[in-house]
Amino acid sequence: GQGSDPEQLRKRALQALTTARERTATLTSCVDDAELTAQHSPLMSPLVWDLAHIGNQEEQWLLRAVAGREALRPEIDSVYDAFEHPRAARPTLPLLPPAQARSYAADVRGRVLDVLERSPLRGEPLVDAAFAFGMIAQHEQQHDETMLITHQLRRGPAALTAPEPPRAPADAARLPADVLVPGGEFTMGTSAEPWALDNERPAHRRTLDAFHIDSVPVSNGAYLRFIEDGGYAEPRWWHPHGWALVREHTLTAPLFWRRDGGEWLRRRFGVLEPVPLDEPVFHVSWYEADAYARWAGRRLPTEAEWEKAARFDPASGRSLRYPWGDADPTPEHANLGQRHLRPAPVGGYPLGASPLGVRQLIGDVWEWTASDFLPYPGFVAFPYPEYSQVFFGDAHKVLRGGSFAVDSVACRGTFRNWDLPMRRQIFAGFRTARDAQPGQR
Ligand code: AVJ
Ligand code: FE
Repeated sequence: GQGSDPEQLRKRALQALTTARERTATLTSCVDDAELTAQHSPLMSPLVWDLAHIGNQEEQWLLRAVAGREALRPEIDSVYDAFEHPRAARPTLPLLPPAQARSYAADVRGRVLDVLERSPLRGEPLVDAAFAFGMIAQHEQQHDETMLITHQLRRGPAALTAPEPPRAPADAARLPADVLVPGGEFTMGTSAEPWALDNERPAHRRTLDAFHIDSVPVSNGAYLRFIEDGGYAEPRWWHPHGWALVREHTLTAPLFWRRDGGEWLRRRFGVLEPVPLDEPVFHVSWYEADAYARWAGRRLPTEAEWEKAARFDPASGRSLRYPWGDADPTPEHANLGQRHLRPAPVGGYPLGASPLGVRQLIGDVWEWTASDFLPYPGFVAFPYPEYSQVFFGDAHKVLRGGSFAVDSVACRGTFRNWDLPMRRQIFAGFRTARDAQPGQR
């Protein structure tokens, strides 16, 4: 069980909020004020916008909505409203300077910890099971991933200290290329996970045909074979919109790759290095993932297929919280939390495998799926339509599983992310699937 004891919940919420703030501090203290206020890419906000936006969302949901407090600085709400100002326009806004952004976020946090101390954490939907506290910790962690993307796009020497690389798997060469997932019903989504966001709800039954799915994400080495086979010059592999982008931007490889004589190099957080062949490919758009899959004679898994591969336990017929079971992630299960700042080699994390033997579903790289971002049957927007509902439709593709940049509080078997299919700056890779033969179940 999740434990609904208020003292347990209080501890969990405090820990999630504190972990998020430590990450935020690391990402915003390793560059100077000029770099915090600069725009490193038109795709991203200045880091100092994310910092105050984190504080402002926390103020709106935990101080105003939960505790009924007056606004601390009502004049700044509109500056930090993501819907009023597109990212490219944010540098021209009257942003709080770094020192003020920091003290605003710290001031909000101090008051929030008082609210957390006093809340019964049951009753109203917003506070029940500490939901709003969990939602705000997830929000901050999502912006910590966004800020890490900004760090990757930033030019100049490394700012973040390079952590230990993740361990290489011992048995990767012995893994089957793909795994058969049996056809039939399974439970998708959740009605039980206390901090699941609105788009993950409710739990519902889905019926799928049997299919095969890659046991590991597609590697740089495999993707290089697509490149070297002329994949970027062959329109028949590409969705028409993807082909138009290839032509318009003369794409030849994933973002951050460059060819140096006979060798492929990639820039990773300010350091140029040879492309590691055994690492999952990432910084590819949905169109690149889709084209690779077609070239390989395969296809992207649907979102439901991904979730069945990740959660379905054939022994019990139940859907698990994570591929390895119901226990929260540890560093033995998955590469999460910006611990390594890179994905582990393919085949890593044997203890994180699903019951059917699929690896690295959680952590390492986000995985593009074939599916549009749509509501589940019975969806109810909560607590605000701008979190998910306004993004439903055919413009966004679903990503699953989380990356090395995601914290465990914002990652589980049901967690859904979405983005435009052209996006390449996000930490997104993919795995492929294929239909089962008739008669295979
Ligand atoms: C779920 C990652 C698409 O970053 O736009 C942050 C998360 N929502 N603030 C985003 C989010 C509001 C969202 N994604
Ligand atoms: Fe936000």
